Amino acid sequence: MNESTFPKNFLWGGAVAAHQLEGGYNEGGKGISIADLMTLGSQGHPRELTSTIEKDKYYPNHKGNDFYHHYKEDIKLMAEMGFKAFRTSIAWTRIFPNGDETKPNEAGLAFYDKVFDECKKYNIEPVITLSHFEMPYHLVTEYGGWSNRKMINFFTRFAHVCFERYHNKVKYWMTFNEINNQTNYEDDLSVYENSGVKFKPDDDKQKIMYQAAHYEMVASAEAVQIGHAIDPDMQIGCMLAFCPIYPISPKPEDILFAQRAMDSRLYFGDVQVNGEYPRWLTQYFKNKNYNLDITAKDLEILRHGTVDYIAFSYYMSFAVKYTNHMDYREYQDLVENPFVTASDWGWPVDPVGLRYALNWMTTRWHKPLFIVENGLGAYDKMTSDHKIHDNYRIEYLRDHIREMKKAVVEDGVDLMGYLPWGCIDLVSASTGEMKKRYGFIYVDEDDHGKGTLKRYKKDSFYWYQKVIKSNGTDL
Ligand code: BGP
Repeated sequence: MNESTFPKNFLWGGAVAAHQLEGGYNEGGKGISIADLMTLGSQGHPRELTSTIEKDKYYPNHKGNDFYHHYKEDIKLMAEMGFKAFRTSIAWTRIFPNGDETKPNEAGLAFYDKVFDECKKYNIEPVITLSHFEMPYHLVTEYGGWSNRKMINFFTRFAHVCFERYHNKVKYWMTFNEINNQTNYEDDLSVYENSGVKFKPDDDKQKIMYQAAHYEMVASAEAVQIGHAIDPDMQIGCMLAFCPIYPISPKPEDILFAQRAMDSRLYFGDVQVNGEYPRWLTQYFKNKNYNLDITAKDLEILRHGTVDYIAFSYYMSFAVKYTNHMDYREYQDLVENPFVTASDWGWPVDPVGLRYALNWMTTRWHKPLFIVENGLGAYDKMTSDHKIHDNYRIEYLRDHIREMKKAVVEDGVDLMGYLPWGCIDLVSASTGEMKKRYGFIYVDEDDHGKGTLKRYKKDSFYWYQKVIKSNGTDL
């Protein structure tokens, strides 16, 4: 096998999200976002969502890892690892504190100018998500989040301002992080993070989520068109959470059900890449008598606002077993796959699934792919001489990079880059913990925001530096 494996311009780097690391939640004129109202959870115990900020409660995202004040130091460390790209997001509430203003907040815009300039200083390409699991809380209380068509305008105004302001600094964009996570409508937290929709007891959750998802996809498609009109060189992608769903056996019903489960989780890609709903889903809406608010003009926008590339996160795969129904429910239909291991937080670990994912998407969508999240959330221990020996993380990443390499070299997948998640330790999205660490850079901070906030290089820092330097040859 040819050892010089990845294209010369392959984008090695790392990924984070504004609300999980910035902190400074009330600085620079920032408004309150959904993420600012999430308390600390723990393994097995989801985070609580409060409707106002309560004095006696700890909200991990208020402080993050304090990137807001450390960004220069942090980007310098990323440059030292050799990063070619750095994915972060723009906190919507820094730009539009309430979300429904007509004028943006200049202090918020100026902050991201500084961050992008700092990246450029080291020739690091910023890769930017517009909405990463957050939105102004005001849009939730006043409008019901994405269950309201008005959100399309609020989002496209935000997108317009960002594209206009940063198009000379940022080439790679994504509209919504893991847009398909709202198919998990039985997990109120991820629905809320993603769409700002809070269910009432009698709600037809599924119908509400299909409607919210539709508005979001229209907003995304409109944003793509706005971006291309401002600067045709900008590459604007969708972003999907990709977890392969395998049939647990060769039983035909299991195979058919696994196919439907994948289709249900990934129809967002069909809409955002192909520009139209898949047939099974329009038929499903009909059979259910959903009568969703989907206008002819919406369908036109979807057709003309298709994405330039497909970004995705890859952490794990699932397995399912058919149990007499074809409506896939993530939390009920999953069964254990005896062929994969699991992380400390119980997430299945399946490197081969990454190669499967890359091939599955290439065959289905024929677009460049971009891995913008992958990684292992683990407990790290700092030794008395400030070392972090995280061999388990190196192993996880190495195994995944090997499979990614096969997809590129042997299968011809068009892959733009690899941005492992949480390249610097940050707040976990699902639990709010700091101790669920992903980084190459350790941040001295505990689950309650205590610590010096000093940054330390883990063993994986030096390993990844070598990987980048050798363009993936030296693993
Ligand atoms: C993805 C999110 C990220 C990130 C990651 C790891 O779903 O896009 O924001 O947090 O998962 O999840 P966690 O932080 O819960 O370990």
